[in-house]
Amino acid sequence: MALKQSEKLFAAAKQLFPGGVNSPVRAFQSVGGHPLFISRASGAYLTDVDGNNYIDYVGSWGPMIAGHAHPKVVEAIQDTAAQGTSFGAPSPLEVQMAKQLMRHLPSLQRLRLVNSGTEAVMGALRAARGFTGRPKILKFAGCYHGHADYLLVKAGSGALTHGRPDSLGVPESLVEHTLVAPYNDLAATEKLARPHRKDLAAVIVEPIVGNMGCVLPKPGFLEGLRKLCDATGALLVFDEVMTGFRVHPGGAQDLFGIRPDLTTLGKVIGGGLPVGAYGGRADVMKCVSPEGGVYQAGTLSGNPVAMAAGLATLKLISTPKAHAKLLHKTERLAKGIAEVAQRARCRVQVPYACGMLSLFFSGRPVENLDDAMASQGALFRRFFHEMLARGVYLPPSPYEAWFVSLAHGENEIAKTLRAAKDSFLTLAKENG
Ligand code: KE4
Repeated sequence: MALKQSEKLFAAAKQLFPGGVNSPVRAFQSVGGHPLFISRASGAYLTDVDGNNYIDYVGSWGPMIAGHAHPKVVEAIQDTAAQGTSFGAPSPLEVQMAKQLMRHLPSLQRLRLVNSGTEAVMGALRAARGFTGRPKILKFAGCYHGHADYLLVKAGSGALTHGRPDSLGVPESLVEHTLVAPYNDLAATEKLARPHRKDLAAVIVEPIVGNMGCVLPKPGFLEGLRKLCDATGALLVFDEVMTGFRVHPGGAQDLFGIRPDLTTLGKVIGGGLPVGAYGGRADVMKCVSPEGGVYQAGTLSGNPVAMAAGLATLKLISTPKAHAKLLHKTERLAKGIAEVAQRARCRVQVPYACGMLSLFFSGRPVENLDDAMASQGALFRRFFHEMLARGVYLPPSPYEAWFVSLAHGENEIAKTLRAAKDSFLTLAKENG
């Protein structure tokens, strides 16, 4: 596999950007080697600048759920852009987007559109603090909610990958109101919250975690958080930036039948363009400027071209039939990987939900950050490169979710399973 152009571009990029990338997790630092520079993508495939094709399981970290360059999405972008790309004024498309989101997530009584998942979380938690008048936020170790200062505490995703779950540059004073509990441990969460119950503004959680690898909530955990918030007056915030419109047409909140007070969204709802959203209870959202005193703003919020891309994507994905197909593809892949690993005597866990999965080299289920970090990252690193050499592009970190799209057909899944089988056998031989 020739990688000359990627190597040249990476050498140049390292003189331009920190680590040569514009988002840390792209740098391949946790798997070694250098990132591939991608020139184009279509359906389930990426093509790098050296002309190599890969079956893609990053999917731009979630947005490309309908596949890359879907004709309907491209057409919507082209047609809308031709009418003007940004007005800095309300447009009909943002009204259409809000109605579409509310149709599928009835907990969204009012919402605000922003430009990223980070912004959505920042807005939601500021609204929670403004509504309750309380300062404390409780999050879970290994969950990642974007890069707002006070949330870079035991954060997952790239922060975990680069071994800095607590980022430099964040003064202690900015995280004094951030409490961190172990995911899936309700007793520890209740114990941590108890002394702060009068100061607790919100509990924020990834209802299905994607950012320490895929970790599913244990039965009763999310229900327990709902009860904890009802008992203390804190708001329950479901960060569905990754799970929204992926794990179910109504998100994890519909899948588990739990109504959060606020929800954050991103990724899929932008169809590959920068979009985020936060919303929920009308009484809480009334606090947001200009109706209330919680200020939050954005030059490109509700951008018409991004709305068009998101609406076209949601039209393709948000039906029970589309999700049934996506779940079947995900199950076929996850169960297939577990099976070929077992045959090669590799001890792995392959947790999954509709549209997302991950692979831990571990002999026991992964229920929290400690379990995830106890998995064998070195084996993941080898597996990653064996798969890449066979034309399968995985997230370059053991602490990320793989994303399946509607464009991953039987051919792609069968090829992926063949590559996984050979990769596991190679690892098994290397490790005797
Ligand atoms: P963005 O600001 O990156 O749009 O969204 C932040 C965010 C918030 N909440 C959840 C649950 C998320 O997964 C994310 C972002 N996810 C990572 C991938 N694990 C984005 C990839 C990256 O950082 O480059």
